[in-house]
Order: sequence, then structure tokens, then C-alpha cells
Amino acid sequence: MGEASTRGVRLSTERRLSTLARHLGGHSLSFSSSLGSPPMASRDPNEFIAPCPTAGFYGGSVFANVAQAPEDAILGVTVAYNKDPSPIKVNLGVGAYRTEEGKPLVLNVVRRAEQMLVNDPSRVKEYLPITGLADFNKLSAKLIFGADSPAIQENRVATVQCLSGTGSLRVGAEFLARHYHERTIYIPLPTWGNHTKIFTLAGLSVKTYRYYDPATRGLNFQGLVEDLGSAPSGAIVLLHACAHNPTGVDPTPDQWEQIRQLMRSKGLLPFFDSAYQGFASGNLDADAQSVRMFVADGGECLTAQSYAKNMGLYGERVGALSIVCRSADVAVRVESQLKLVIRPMYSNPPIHGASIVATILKDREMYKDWTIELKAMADRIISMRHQLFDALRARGTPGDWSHIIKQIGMFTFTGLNKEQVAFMTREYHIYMTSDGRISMAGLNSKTVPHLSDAIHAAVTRMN
Ligand code: PLA
Repeated sequence: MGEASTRGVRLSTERRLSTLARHLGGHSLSFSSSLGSPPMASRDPNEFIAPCPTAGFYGGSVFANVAQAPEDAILGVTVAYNKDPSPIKVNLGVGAYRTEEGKPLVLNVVRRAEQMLVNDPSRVKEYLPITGLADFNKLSAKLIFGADSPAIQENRVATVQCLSGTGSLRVGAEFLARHYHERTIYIPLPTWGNHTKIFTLAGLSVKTYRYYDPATRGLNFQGLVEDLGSAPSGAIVLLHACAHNPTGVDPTPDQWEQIRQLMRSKGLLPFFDSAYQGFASGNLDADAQSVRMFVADGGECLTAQSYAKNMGLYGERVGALSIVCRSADVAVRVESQLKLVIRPMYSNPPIHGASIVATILKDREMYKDWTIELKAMADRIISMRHQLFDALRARGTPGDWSHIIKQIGMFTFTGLNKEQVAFMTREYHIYMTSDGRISMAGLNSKTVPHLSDAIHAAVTRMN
């Protein structure tokens, strides 16, 4: 910034401060020439706790015009659930794994890794580099692209540790908005609700492509091909690597191959969201096939990984963004620019969760134990699908419910409408998103009969 513009910023800041001071009732906030030093430092700190003119404007708030925002469509379901005193309430809103006993699960292998970290006196709490823990980044790239990936061997991948899947998507989006020539991103219809906000706020223009067919409760493959076929060349396309949220519907390997050919022929840039690797099939490699297919052709892509679900590290906020480039020197420059995106956002990522992941991924035994626990989670979800399907059949609930066992991953997209969902929450204290999505990972054998009763009543009384 030049000297003149620095002075401009300072003058306008001073003007805003003195206007504020006038509003606050004549108190002199005369720190105009000491902008760099905190004005509060020289004052009695209690002065700011006791009621004083700065607490409001004529008894009101300077934020009086701030409107009440609605709760988040997914996380708000948990807020409503927590407020409900009913003993029979069930939360099937957010995608968070619960045990058969309905309890959150910390994986044994995660507990062991944490114990090792705590017992290791050489572990310190220094800042990580802007790009995060180097081991974690290398191991994360291997996990999604495969140990023998040529892109990794040729050093063509820039990986940065980010704040779980959401942070990885956001950093990727900010990078694209600054450095990619095409600002339009196509997201599937429907998709995870946060995608639109993440990409829009990063400065991209969001469009949708047809994905789900409510009539068949399956993939609208023809619609997808038509929409991507008419997208402008170079457009970014958001793809769910596996276990599409909210529909639980994924393309077959053959359809993935057709999508790949179409996208490559039009120069569309794939941005994979991989939030459920291992949760779809119970197998980490199988769930990464779509991504690996695109990397194998030598082309470029972005991948956002989350360890929230597959390692149960939800609140640790651990994930990674990888950008696969054509050559090693491009990857180096891309990484340098990712640092410029991250530094002013949160400076550098947290150390604990990434250390847990790195500990598990680099130890052969622990990695194996993780895959066993992951498979057990995936299998329990699949068994819930069968139990729910059988329970609805036993009740003779009208409709074809086979999509419950056909869909994959954490969610079932039931096809229940808004009114039916509201009825189930009101009458049965079952909490789910209003689009009819239920988190199968939140169900257990004891709650299946209650949910089936609720669905049966909703379908027979509210259609
Ligand atoms: N991408 C998809 C497709 C997701 O479903 C989610 C999480 C994320 C990214 C982000 O996860 P992370 O930032 O926690 O790693 N979706 C959840 C939770 C499980 C949520 O909405 O935040 C869901 O219930 O849809």
C-alpha cells in the first residue's frame, strides 16, 4: 500500500471513530494519533464492564437493526432437538455416527493415538507451518489418491491441511476465485446445503446440474450429462467423491467413466468433495475410485478431504485440500498461493487432530485397526437400512421403500415431504432435515420401531 493510501485509510478510520464517539454521547475518544496502540490499555478495565455510554445509544444498541438470522438447516435441527424435553426424542438430523447404545463414538485407535501423543514429551504446541503438518499432508494425499499414484510420485500434488472438509472447500474456492479463469462452479441438485454458501462467499458463481430423479429415487444420469454437456468449457464442477449427501445415490463405475470423458473433453475442472471415504462401502480404496479415475488420466483436479466421519474427528476439524497439477513446478507455485489464502484467514491450522491422523496413517498396525473400526461403522449403518426397510414392510407402510437399502453412505433420502417431516417432529419427536433426509448413523435397533411408526403415520395420515 502506498503512503498516500495508508494515510487515506487512517483518515477514514479516524473519521469513523470520531463519528462513533459523537454518537456515544460526547465522550472523547481522542486516540486519533495513536491508532496503533490499544486505547483501552491505559484505562481501568472495570470501566468497560460497568454500564457506560459505550453499552448503547440512548439505551438502545448500535446493533439494533441487526435482524434475527434463521438457524442453519442442518445444525439447527440439533439446536431444536436439544430444547425438546421428551424422553423419546431421536436426532436423525446431522450426520454424526452413534453406537447401538445411541452414544457418540471415539474410535479405539484414536484414543490410542492420543495417548501416544500425550505420553511423548517431545511433542510441543508450537505453531504449525501455514500449510499444516507435513506428514499429515503427505499421508492424506496417499489416502485419497492411492499409495502408487503417479501424481504423488511426480510431486504434482499440492496438499494443505485445512479446517476439516468445510475449510478445505473454502480454501479451494478462494484459490479458484483468485487464480482460475472460469468463475462458474456447477454443483449437483440437490447437494449439501453449505456448498452454495461456501462457493458464493468465495466469489464464485454457482449453478446447478441435474443429479437426483425423485421419480426413480436414483441418479438422473441423462440430465447430468446434458447439463455438464452444455456447461461453458473450463467451468468448475463439484462432485461428491462417494456417498452423495443428501441423496445416498452415486454414479456406477461405468457412469463415472462417462462423466470423466465428458468433463475432460470439455475441459471442465473437477472439484471433489470427499467427506465420506470409507463410509460408503466400508473400504477406503473402493470409495476413492472416482477420484483416482480422474487423477489417472493425468489431468488436474481439486480434492477436499474430511476426517470428521471416517475417523470420528468431527470437532477436531481436520481435513486437507489437495490440488493435482500437470507438473511439479506448477504445484510449487500453487502451494505458494494457497499460503496467501490461508495466512489472513486463520494463519495456520490446529495441531492436535492432524497429529492423531498422522500417527494412525503412518503406523501399519494402527492403520489396519482403523480400517476394521471404520468397516464396523459402515456395516452398522447398512444393517440399520435393512432393519428400517423390514420394519416398514412389516407395518405394510404404503409405497416402495427399497431405496432405503439401495442408497449408500450415511443418509437416506426418504422422499418424505416437509409436512410429513414436521408431523414426525411434532408428534413423534423425531428430528431430521426438512428435505426428508435421515442420518442412518443416528439410528439403532431400539429406535427403528419408533421411526417406522412415525413414517407409517406420516405417510398414511399426511399425504
Ligand atoms: N461435505 C459434505 C458433502 C458433507 O456432508 C459435510 C458434512 C462436509 C463436507 C463438511 O464436513 P466437515 O467440515 O465437518 O468435515 N455434513 C454433515 C455436517 C455431516 C454438516 O452439515 O456440517 C451433515 O449433516 O450434512
